[in-house]
Amino acid sequence: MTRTIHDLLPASGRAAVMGILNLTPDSFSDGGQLLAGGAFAPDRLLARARDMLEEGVDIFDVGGESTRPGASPVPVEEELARVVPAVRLLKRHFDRPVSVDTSEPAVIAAVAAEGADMINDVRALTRPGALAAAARAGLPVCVMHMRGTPLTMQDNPRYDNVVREVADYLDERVSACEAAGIRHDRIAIDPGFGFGKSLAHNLALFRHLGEFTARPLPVLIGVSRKGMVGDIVNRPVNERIVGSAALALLAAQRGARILRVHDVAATVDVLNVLEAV
Ligand code: 7PJ
Repeated sequence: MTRTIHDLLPASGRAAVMGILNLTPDSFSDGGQLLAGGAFAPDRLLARARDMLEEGVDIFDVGGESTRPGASPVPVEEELARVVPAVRLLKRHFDRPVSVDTSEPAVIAAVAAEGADMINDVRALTRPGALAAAARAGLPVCVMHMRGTPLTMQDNPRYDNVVREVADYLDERVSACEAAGIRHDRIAIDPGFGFGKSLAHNLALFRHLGEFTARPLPVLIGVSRKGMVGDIVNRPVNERIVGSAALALLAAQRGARILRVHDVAATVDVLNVLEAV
């Protein structure tokens, strides 16, 4: 097992479409859809994953902890009970890499044992033991910038220079990963749209995406159906597909290599348009 992050990306050079499979009851745009009475529902997960596969997904991203603004922490036992069977099921049924959205060392170790292919951490492996767990797992990781915690992060976030501060933080986390033994070619970075950022902050980061994609590490972006899109197009969460796809297209054009999205078909369409022109 010597996979790098580059092994998870399409050989064509087009950006990878990462399809979101939320196993949480309370995610802002699709909470509860893959659960039955709060519990893990294998048939729903398989159906959703099969749809995504037909639409052209490159990577599945499974998450058992909601990190939407205002969300409360989930006990690790609950996260394990949601995520471990999901990874097992996806690995058994589909030939696509499975990323796991988690910050917990115990979850990192457990999903690695189930054959997960990537760890996607909105807390950038800052929890005690997380860096060591990821290094031991030998998996590619994505480290994301967040200011504050999901519970409070949207309470008036402030920066002197958001682009500089986010870039410095990501550089620090990449160094921490490497110091812990995670190879450079197993690390992706993410400015963390919507995580402790106002619309102005998100737009500044987006305008300067080139400063992140100029680094040698692949950049992942997640804007799908987020408040940022809602603020721009002035639409509720279930009417943000076009706005989200437009941002995904612009991100890909600016060099983003992984697009984390709910709407796989729309994202594949815009990437095909980009490739064609
Ligand atoms: C992101 C994420 C993101 C990465 C979530 C949501 C909230 N992981 N997990 N980047 N967002 N890497 O989907 O709206 O932006 S959860």
